[in-house]
Amino acid sequence: MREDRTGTGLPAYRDLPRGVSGAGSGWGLFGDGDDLGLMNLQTPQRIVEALRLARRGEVFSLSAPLDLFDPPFFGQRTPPRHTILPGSARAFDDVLDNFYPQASSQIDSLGHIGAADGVFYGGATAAEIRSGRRNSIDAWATKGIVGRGIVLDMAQQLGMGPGGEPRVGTRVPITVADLESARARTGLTFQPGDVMLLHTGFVDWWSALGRDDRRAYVADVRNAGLEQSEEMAEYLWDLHISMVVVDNIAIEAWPPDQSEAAYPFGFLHTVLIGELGLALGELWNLGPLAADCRADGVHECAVISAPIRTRAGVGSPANALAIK
Ligand code: UVW
Repeated sequence: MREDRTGTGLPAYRDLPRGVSGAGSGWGLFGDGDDLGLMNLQTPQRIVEALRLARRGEVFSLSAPLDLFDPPFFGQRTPPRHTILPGSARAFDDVLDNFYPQASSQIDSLGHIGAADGVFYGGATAAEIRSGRRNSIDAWATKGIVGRGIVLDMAQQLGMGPGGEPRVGTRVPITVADLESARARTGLTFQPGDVMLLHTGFVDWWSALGRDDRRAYVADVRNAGLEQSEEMAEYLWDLHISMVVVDNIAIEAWPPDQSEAAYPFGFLHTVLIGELGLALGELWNLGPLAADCRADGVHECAVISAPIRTRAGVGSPANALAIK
């Protein structure tokens, strides 16, 4: 047994029991029926400490527009149809149809991806997910997501950016060594409950693309993201962070390897969500925040996200702010 230096009482990854997927599993560590996962580590004390990081009163919206990702990356997640309904001479209402909560800046709930077919975080069944009895996004919506964010500027670390190599929009596996190098640049160490914010420059890059380039990109979606390996799962678990957020389509290098031979680490969502209970955020608008961090050299901030309280919800818009 490795000594617990985090004060969380949680075992190190190598001391976790093996789960249904064969990877280390955090099921049951926060009690039977838990549907908060590592979000449990955002304790009142950690929340107060995170909010103290708001020193300049500078607020960054981490939400991209709902209709920015058009054409969609995955056929069905098309942008909502937005209609302003006729009202009186002094009033309007609006309505969103075809609303996919994961079509823009978003959060995956613990009901999004299972550890195995029909088996979700904590042993929840598909029926329990569909009925909202387990792992629904409204568990985090009710708790609220408030934590200390640390911005790791992977665009800077890896040299991605306008004219840089590797190019944004290509498959770039980000290794544990890359994350550690980027973290070392910040001069910070992760604390339990923290939110890791990975800036790769994707949202700014996409925003500047013309229609034809967007069409060509969505025909063969690729992005920089976490390398698919057990070493990566171990690293993230042992930090005892509550959430990983990226500014691109997937937190992991895309496309993943979803073959049986590569299971469970080939598609890292399986392990991070299904076994470890880690919250994942994707397509967050991190460009302005990362630019500010480069300018003032401060890479930590308070992060607040209020997922939409959808019963039996699989995902939600991020609805997130960073405050420095
Ligand atoms: C991908 O896995 C690409 O995204 P999501 O987690 O939103 O399904």
